[in-house]
Amino acid sequence: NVQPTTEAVGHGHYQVEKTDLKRWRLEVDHGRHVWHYLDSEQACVAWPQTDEDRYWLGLGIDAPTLPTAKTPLDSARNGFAFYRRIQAKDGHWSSEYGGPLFLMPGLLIGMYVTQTPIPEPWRIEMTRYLLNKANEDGGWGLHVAGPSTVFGTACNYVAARILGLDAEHPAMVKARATLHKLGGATGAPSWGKFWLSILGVYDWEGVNPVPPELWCLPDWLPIHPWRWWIHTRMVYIPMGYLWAKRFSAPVDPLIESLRNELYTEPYDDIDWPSHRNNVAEIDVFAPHTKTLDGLMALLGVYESCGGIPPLRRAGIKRAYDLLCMEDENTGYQCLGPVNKMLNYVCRWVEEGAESKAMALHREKLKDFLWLGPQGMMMCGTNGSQLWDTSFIAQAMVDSGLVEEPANKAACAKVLDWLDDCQIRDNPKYYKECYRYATKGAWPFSTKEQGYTVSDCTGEGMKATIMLQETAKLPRKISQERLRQSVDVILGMQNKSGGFASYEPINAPHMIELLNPAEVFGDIMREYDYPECTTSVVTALQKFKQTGDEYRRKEIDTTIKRAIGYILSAQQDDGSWFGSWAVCHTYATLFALESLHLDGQSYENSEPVKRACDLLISKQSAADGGWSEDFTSCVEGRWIQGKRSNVVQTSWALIALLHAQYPHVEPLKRAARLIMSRQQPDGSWKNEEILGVFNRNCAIDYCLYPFCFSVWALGKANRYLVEKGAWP
Ligand code: LAN
Repeated sequence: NVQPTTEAVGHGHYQVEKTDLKRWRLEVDHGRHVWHYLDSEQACVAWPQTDEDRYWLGLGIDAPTLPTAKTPLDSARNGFAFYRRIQAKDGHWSSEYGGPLFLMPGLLIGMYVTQTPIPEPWRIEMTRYLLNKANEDGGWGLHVAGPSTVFGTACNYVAARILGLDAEHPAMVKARATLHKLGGATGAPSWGKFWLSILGVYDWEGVNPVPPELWCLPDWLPIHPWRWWIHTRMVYIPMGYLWAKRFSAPVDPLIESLRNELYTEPYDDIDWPSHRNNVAEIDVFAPHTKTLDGLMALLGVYESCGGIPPLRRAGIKRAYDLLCMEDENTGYQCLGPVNKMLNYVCRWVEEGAESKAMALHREKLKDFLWLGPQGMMMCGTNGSQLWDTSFIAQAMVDSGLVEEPANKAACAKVLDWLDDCQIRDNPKYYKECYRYATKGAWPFSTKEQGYTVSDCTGEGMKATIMLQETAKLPRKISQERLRQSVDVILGMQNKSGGFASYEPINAPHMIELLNPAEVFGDIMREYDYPECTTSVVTALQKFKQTGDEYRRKEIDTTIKRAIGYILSAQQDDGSWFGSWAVCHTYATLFALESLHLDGQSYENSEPVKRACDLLISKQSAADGGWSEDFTSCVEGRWIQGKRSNVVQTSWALIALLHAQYPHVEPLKRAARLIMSRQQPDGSWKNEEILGVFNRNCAIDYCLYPFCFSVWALGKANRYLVEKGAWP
């Protein structure tokens, strides 16, 4: 019951169908996000659209114009007055989490080969999104801000065809021309080859081996996959299963046709094995090493000799058992969207469409889909619920806005949410599938997804302690539960003193030589991150400040070693390199927070002074803001962006405030820039896409303009007013 209208989209100004955005509703349940399309007027009356829905759909909300801010605190207050309106009813803030463009093809290929029907409103809105996100040349990149690549173009082309666009639609004609110009789909990177093989539009002979037998190796081997970075190993488990089975969908007219569309030569003439290592230049971020190519050649020979069948069978069984445990551990959500869809296909192959597992899996497809103003996208995770909400909480307390009567109820709800989101037990399947402890941790998104992340646990703890201790909200989370958080994170420190993301480092550095993914860097194992390290040490500091002596000695040594790591990770120019957002600005913010809690400031610490001097040297002379380009992450050096943005300006301002930077003029200019970008209703617009992962892929954190602006302004107000420096 969809009544689509059409809209012109993308660079081609094509007409595409569009649903009635006024009929969409976001259902929120323990942080879970599900977008519903209501099929009747009555249903719409019975379930009215909220401000939260309208904001994220881009429909605009009826928020009043607020009195012009005179001080940074006025501006922060106005900001919260707006964002209060879009708080979810369970207390967290929901948000779009798009950016990567390699996820929806997995969803659609996975649904197609398992014959999962695509609901009509999804079909319409996903098509609209894809056409909106095509580049001017008609192709797609790895992410929305990237140039067209073979991976992006071949996979999203296929996605659009599955959604029903005709091969002769002008957008498809243009995309195909770009794909052919890039050499055709034979040059897709390994993950692209993999999905195309599952669909049956690429030949398994052209894919490097992914032997599931790896999982039968002894655990002590330094290259055993349990030691890999969790996202990588969780993707290669189902890949091993599907590769070993050489699973492909049966050929049908669409597949037949795609075989003709994706290549520059006839499908049957392609010499598949010669393309195993063929990856288009534009796609490559991390080229294969000689070690990897050598290993793949050996595995190829092993394979052509027929392998060792009992070992292969054992490997398949092991992989399947592991992925079933993952499904159950996460409520069929899975760690992320890639292993979600691969597991989805595996379960279908093994157990069929009518199985209980498939019913549960189908339900959880919804969690990754988000409807934005430009259509429906597949998100990087099932959301960033805990991450955003804990920053907002800290901004509220740090700015003092938590004390204001108008904000009390909203802040109390945040604490309810933090209480609900903390993971209370270890996973159902724990050591048997190499999971890290989760009892007492906070996850990145929801408790159901349920993975410990070091810094999410840290930020969750800080938010809780600030709301309960500093702001004196009625206690929801007992000291015992905070001690459990301490237990989890204390176990995560690396030898260097630093902290990684989900687990301590378990593999040697040389394992990176085996990175087969081409488009991503530093994905084979965990690394130390200044960002994660800071969240953990600052959480431990806050924990100490509650007066609890619990594991005090260990906490003290942990902090000391972590500070040592932070200092050692500083680069020659005074900055730190960031891995989870762009880039030096982001990591330097974290590092200076660590050093601040260690008592180091501009006046007494040479590293802090160097970092501040660097930041100041990057401040825009024109408007007082900061802007660092996404390519900094890719190239590993500071590349100045084009236009100052609110989020990086907030990061730099907070960093300088942590350092107690003595000269107020640059701080005032930064605060003024943030204030000048505030809308009359108190909100800030999303500007640049600033999240990043695996060195090469951008991802959107749409609430950053809210939490970091409010935080920076609140902090700046205190500092500048104390110095009598405002206005
Ligand atoms: C995230 C998002 C959050 C991020 C932080 C908490 C910010 C970070 O400090 C630690 C790492 C973490 C949890 C993280 C890891 C990698 C993720 C899950 C992502 C960037 C979001 C999407 C990405 C995931 C790997 C995307 C799926 C792609 C694959 C290559 C499997």
